Amino acid sequence: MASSMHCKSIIGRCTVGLRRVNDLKVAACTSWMQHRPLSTKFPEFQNNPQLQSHDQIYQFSLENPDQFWSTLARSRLQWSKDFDTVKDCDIIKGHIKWFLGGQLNASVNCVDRHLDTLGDSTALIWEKDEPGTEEHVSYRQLSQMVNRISNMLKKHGVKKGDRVAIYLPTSPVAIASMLACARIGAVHSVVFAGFSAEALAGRIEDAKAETVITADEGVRGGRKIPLKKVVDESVSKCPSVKRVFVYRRTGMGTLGKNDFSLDDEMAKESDVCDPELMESEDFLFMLYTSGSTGKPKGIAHSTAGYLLYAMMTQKHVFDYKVGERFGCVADIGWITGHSYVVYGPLLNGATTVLFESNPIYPDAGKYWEMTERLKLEHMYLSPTALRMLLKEGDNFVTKYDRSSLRKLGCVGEPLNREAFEWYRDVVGGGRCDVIDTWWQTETGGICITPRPSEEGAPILPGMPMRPFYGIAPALVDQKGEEVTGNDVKGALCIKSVWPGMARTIYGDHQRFLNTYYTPYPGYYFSGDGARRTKSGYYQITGRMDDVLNVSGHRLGTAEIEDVLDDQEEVAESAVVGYPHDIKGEGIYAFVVLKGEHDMPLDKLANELRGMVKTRISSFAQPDMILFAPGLPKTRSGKIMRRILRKVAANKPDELGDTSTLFDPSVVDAIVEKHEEVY
Ligand code: 6R9
Repeated sequence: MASSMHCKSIIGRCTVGLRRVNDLKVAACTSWMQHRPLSTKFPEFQNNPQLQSHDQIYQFSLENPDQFWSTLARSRLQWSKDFDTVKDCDIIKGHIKWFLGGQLNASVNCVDRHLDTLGDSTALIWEKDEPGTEEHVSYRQLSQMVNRISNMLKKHGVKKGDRVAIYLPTSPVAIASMLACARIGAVHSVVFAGFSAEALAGRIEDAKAETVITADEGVRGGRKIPLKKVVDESVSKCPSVKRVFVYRRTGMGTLGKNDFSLDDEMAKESDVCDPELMESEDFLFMLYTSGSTGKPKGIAHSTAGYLLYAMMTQKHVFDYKVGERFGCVADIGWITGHSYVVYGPLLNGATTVLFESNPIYPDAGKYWEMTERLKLEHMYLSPTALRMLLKEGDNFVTKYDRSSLRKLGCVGEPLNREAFEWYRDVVGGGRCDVIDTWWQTETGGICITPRPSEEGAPILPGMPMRPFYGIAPALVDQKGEEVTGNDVKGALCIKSVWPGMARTIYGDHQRFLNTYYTPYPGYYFSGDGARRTKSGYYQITGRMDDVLNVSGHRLGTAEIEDVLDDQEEVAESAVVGYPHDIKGEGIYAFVVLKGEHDMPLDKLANELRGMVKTRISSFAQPDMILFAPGLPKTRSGKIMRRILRKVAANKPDELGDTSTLFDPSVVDAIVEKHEEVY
């Protein structure tokens, strides 16, 4: 590790300068903040009397980002070559680069560096779908798997910079495959193994991936999912794919011409593989997420910046200590799985749980039985799961011993008060911090979260509250002006730059700029709205664009409309979200049919749902379908979704002004049909 190299500070080139930082001080000042001891210590700053409280360190991270992040990058990551430039960022241009000149490898940081001290410690606990079955994988065993897969990929021609699609259930082989890509410098693109063949094909094609890693079958909630069959169907539409590796999860199926058994190929390889030296800014992975229009976006993350941010947030938000078991139950197909099942925990030498199952299999006690059996200190889950479980009653929780739990995290959607209180009081018995974390695929890691903060700082229901180190949230009004003071609302933006932020949309940098940097010049725009409360805390008010959040899964309304519109009887459609008790948001489709049609409406509704399932995934199927005589449109032809949202939310009295509509009578006709949904 080289650490003596001179570090050129280029803060002057970053448009987020000290000018703005002064307002940040005001925004962050809240009445409870006194200089009390910090709960999560930074050894890096322990000799600096100016950097002892949380507030001091937070302010330092905003005022001296180069010093803050470079100190941590050098002390926490292992570099093959030190960086010479801390950052080169211009937020106006959406130009983000960190730790230039440095070289490192993600798999070395996640695995190799722990071998001397933690080689025999458990890295992964695979909580398999079969109730009560777990498998432990030590850091040494993980290293062997990663190296074998790395050698296998190399032997089959996979090179640095190639994209590899991973369509696997959450399992040790999936984690080893991700890290093997990182080891040889390939960019992994994990696709949630619940997406349909068509959705998978679109992602493979967009990434121009030549290699797919999958399993014969997945198992979830006792049901088998024919993953290889889905891959076969996708690959038949993707000429770029040259090879498919198939992991044996259940032992089903046969191999075709370009298929290889992952297990057999791995067994042939050595468990030693030299890591590729990667530049800090080389892509580590891409991950598709939905936007308000068009195809899903391949959000690309860099190596060094992403790793540092995932590592820092996992450690400090959860106050993670080596030896503890970290139970993030997200699937690896989502960003939460990337940052808090794989990269964050492994970088910190943690024992991380790989949860393959679902929260109600075999019954609603699944998480808590697992908590008792694995003695988990940390749980990190979704509000949807909590809402579903709390309806099943407390007995499923209280019959298990949860005394190991220390921190209870939550992510993906707003955590409503009832679910917050149940999590805190029933699950945690009032002993644990409940940590509602706000962040996005694009932010790489947690950005707003009640912890870390000063010892004893309050945690309130319904909001993620406080920015993480280096994050300067800003609420911006429609004119692009920052809204200052407290008890205000606006578009949730971030005006600082941080290492974990996404670098581009793969293959479409212009779309990246248009989506995140053009709407409010000088700010990163999240797409969410937020409120700063009287006490200066952040509360998320929901998406400001046409993105739905169904059980924490992001879906573009346009993606669903595209599928519905392809049915030959359908003239046009409009999809909106509506409040749903369990899922947070449900999907409501207004469908206009072409003149005459023969099919009974219930049959048509089933067919439409089936199409959405086949082309996207089952979680994208509309809950409600209303066959409307027309859609409410302005004179310029724009659908007034505001009105449809009110109908969907069953608030026909709150439609507001409809006079600017081209044909206001359409609204009455829709309201009349409101009872007749399919
Ligand atoms: C990590 C993740 C991001 C969107 C985000 C927002 C919503 C996430 C939230 C939350 C309220 C929270 N969201 N966390 N809303 N409170 N604590 O979920 O990434 O799949 O990209 O979704 O999810 O709307 O913009 P991603």
